[in-house]
Amino acid sequence: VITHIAHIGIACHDLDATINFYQRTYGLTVTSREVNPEQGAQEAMLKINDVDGENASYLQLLAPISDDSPVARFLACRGEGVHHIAFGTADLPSAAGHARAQGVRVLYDPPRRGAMGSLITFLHPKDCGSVLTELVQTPVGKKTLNT
Ligand code: CMX
Ligand code: CO
Repeated sequence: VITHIAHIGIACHDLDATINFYQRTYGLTVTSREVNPEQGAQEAMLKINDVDGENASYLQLLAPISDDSPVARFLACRGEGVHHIAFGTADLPSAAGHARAQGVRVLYDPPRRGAMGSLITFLHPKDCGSVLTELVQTPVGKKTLNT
């Protein structure tokens, strides 16, 4: 049910400076920049492959907008770095159900809103070998919902 790496989430303090690093160093460009109040984060999506549509892969640069958000807590405990990996699926309920059947805690059921109009849920890092794992379903045929 997993089809590709949807994104790698990277926690940072300064979103502009971190975007600038990836632009300078790799020539990556920002596809979407948005604030997700529910997640307490502002984020930039930088495309890292040549695929369009629902199978594209991105870096997701994340900076906190509130002190009690997951990204703020991560930065306080661990500092900047890789925060999560996100697997893409065309069937999020099925992918989440499959993980749950293996005893993995699914954090959002029903799924919530993620970057670029996607639906997302997370799998608890303590059940995934200390890797915070996101499952992402992008609406078919739509690159974004909100641009
Ligand atoms: N990766 C790996 N382990 C992590 C982690 C991460 N990103 N964040 C927390 N942990 C670990 C902690 O190290 C801790 O382990 P120990 O008990 O061994 O120290 C344990 O998980 C619990 O940590 P905590 O300090 O209680 O962490 P939180 O209260 O922040 O809860 C989690 C952790 C995963 C439930 C919370 O971060 C969460 O709900 N995440 C999902 C939402 C999210 O991350 N949103 C931001 C991204 C949005 C997007 O991608 O669009
Ligand atoms: Co993410």
